[in-house]
Amino acid sequence: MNPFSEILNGKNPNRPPVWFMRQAGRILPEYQQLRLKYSFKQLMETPQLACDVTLMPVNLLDTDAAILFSDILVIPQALGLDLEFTDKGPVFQTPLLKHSHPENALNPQPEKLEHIYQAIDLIISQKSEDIPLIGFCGGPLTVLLYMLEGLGTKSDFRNAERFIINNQKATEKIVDTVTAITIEYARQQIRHGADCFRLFESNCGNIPYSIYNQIFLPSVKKVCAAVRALNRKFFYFAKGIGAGISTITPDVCDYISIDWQTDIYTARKLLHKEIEIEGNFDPRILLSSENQIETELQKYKPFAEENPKWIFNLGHGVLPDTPFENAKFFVKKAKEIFTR
Ligand code: 1CP
Repeated sequence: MNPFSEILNGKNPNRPPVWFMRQAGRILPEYQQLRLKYSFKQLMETPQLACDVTLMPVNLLDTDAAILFSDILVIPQALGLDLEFTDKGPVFQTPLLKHSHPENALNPQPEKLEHIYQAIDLIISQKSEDIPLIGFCGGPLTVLLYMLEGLGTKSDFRNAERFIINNQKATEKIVDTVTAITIEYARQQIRHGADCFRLFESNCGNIPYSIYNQIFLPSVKKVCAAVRALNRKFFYFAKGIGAGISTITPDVCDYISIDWQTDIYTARKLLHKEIEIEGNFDPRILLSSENQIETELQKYKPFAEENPKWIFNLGHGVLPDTPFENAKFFVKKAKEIFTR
């Protein structure tokens, strides 16, 4: 049986499942070919193309799971924000900070998410039964930073961060709206066939952790509860959470996916014993040589032996300039080295 499916069914596989964040887009030569013909938006919004790209890495890299080809920013779109994907990243035409009361500027239109459910239907009918499909959404903070600031410049969300810190009541109101539509989105993905669900909080470290805990973590718990109510496991990627990992309780997630900045053995010690770990190979190492990749993989071998439910992944998305051959080598070697 596929080791990822075994884990989803509560079993201990004979090796950890292997997959990458951002495995579908970015590094696949076949994806780059398609991008010459279609824009990212067309790929994402045409169900058959989104289905084809979702299944590409499973076929080309031999990863143990497929992740839906979409983006975390479809939720802002479904809340009425105008979004463009430019060469410099996503850009909102009228970011929420342009409104004098951002908390009143949202207009939920859940029908804008329909094409994603159609893509899932196709994926389910076309994938091998053995390969689980990961559904996903963005985390409430990450989504809000993009919505407020309007730019895709990953690390620089200063105005949005300032707004959140200075307008906590208004922030709570926006988070409530984002949470409600996210819950419906998660439920629909699962009803259409997603085997587990993942929330990408890629900017968890951008605000003081006490504010994150107070305003955003309750939202994550609600999404987790909705996913569990449909008997699916909930995965929480929390980039930049650092030692905050020690405050995560089992009502937040079944798995926490950690970035490379926290040593995985330390993370295991800090984390609640009922929560499992996914992670956390530094994606930069995939830019080096096969020898170096193998040396770094060996460092995780004792972790594989001690943690039968560990899922092997990168500590963040695979970098766009990663050589495809290195990614392929990485999957093959990880499977070999970590077999128990
Ligand atoms: O030009 C292109 O081909 C578009 C680039 C691209 C792709 C392939 C964007 C724009 N989004 C995606 C797909 C995507 N995004 C997936 C699908 C699966 C896959 O590629 O394997 C997923 C899971 C995401 C999630 C996402 N989008 C996150 C969270 C994960 C992470 O890496 O931190 C974030 C922050 C975004 C925002 C986003 N979308 C796209 C860009 C360029 C950005 C800005 C951040 C970035 O550079 O990644």
